[in-house]
Amino acid sequence: MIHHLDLRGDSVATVKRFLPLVLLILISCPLKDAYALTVSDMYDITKLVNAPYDNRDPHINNNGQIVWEGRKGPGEAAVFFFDGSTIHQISDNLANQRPRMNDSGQIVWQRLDGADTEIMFYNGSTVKQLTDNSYDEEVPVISNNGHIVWHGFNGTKWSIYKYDGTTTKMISDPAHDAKNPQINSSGKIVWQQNDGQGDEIYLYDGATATRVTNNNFTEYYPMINDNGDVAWQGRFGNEADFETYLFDGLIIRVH
Ligand SMILES: [Ca+2]
Ligand SMILES: [Ca+2]
Ligand SMILES: [Ca+2]
Repeated sequence: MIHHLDLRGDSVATVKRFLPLVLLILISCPLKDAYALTVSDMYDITKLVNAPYDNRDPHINNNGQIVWEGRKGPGEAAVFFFDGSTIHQISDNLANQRPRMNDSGQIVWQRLDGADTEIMFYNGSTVKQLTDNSYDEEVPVISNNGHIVWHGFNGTKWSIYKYDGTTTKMISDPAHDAKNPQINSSGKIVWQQNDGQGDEIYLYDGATATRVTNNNFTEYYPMINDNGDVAWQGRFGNEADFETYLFDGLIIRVH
């Protein structure tokens, strides 16, 4: 108890000693100004769009170019592209979603055609529709060498598709559901694939697909960098929470 009282005494003395300094700071720097300092003076923040509708899901490349989805009206969604100085509308105003871009400013996204989604590709000058069917295609991504991957349904299973600039081919096992592909600059592709006992992580080296994991974990959302390192989230059996895993080409680590 005595020790506690001593501490309180020290605290009171400390407050008394610094109170004039605290008051001086508050008087010279009101809260409103402090906020303004944080927002505009410490950082160079540019508001690209100031519109009476939602602009969301932005994606930025290594050259500072940005794509996003702008909802110009009810039921509308268009792809917008900031090239570093000017904003361009790339798509029509219909249901265009989830744009992604490579470092050359080439853009891919999914578009609802009224019945199902298709994959769209802007090559820097024109827009090309890569799929045309009655099933959904989703989550396209594009690499710096212009290759595009996505997952698509065929009426029975979800599979991974790759467009190399000329042709489209399925690169996952059609017997199993495969989803959420990512691709790096050298064309290596990762995805999750359900082998009947939970999802596994697969790595495609440009020619063949290899299973990175083989366990009863649930593994989702793999990402791959340009070194070929792969990270994903995994959950063991009935474990309540997910952990983060890293595969560096040799060893899988848990973080
Ligand atoms: Ca489709
Ligand atoms: Ca269609
Ligand atoms: Ca697994």
